[in-house]
Amino acid sequence: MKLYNYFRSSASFRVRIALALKGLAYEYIPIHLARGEHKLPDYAAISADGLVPLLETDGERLSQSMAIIEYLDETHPQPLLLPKDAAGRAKVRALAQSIACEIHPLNNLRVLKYLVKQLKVDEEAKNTWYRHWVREGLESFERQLQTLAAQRQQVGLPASVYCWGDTPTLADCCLVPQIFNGKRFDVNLDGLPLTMGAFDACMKLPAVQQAQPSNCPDNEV
Ligand SMILES: N[C@@H](CCC(=O)N[C@@H](CS)C(=O)NCC(=O)O)C(=O)O
Repeated sequence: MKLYNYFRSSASFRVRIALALKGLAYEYIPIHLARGEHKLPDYAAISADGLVPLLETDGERLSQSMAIIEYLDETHPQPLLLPKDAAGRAKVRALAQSIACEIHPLNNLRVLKYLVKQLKVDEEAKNTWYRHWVREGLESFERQLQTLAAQRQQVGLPASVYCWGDTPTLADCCLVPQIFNGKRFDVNLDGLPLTMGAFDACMKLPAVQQAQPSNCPDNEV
């Protein structure tokens, strides 16, 4: 497998976590987003959307982190990152999409660049935009975790260690990079006990440690 990615990219980090949790080896191909390498012809030749991550595997080129992770889950089911039951899968996907579809698109590189370059927003306003949408999104995430915790309690299930249940799922693959990103931009992470509890549990996993930006070959931290 070859993973085209960037140490600081949240979407790449999601896939690195999934690969590490499953113990899958891969070749790390760095694409330097800040230098615009994702827009160069070499990368355009293999990536139709010009974004990272992109996974080459089984003669396929796969894009979109959540599609990649679901592919890995189907082809390498140990350990499963989506629950076996349909309702559990829907809950985990909803949590993952809360981050990947509601938060991340508002704070990824091209959106922040557009604010600054085209709309002439200054650095402080750009950071205010970033912090506002991440904080609002994480508050919503926390409310969802609270609702899920109450549902588990009602049916006599033990409290979740991670976002959902006692093993990491697709939702955790999305949460960890979003918190890393939020910390980088000084987002207030107070008052999010279940969210930060799941994050802290994930950070105890060697697989998550291994996948983090500071352990990437192209790391510049
Ligand atoms: N929804 C996509 C997001 C992909 C994405 O936006 N990747 C970012 C890095 S996290 C990227 O390539 N950004 C380049 C840019 O914004 O110009 C996924 O989950 O893979």
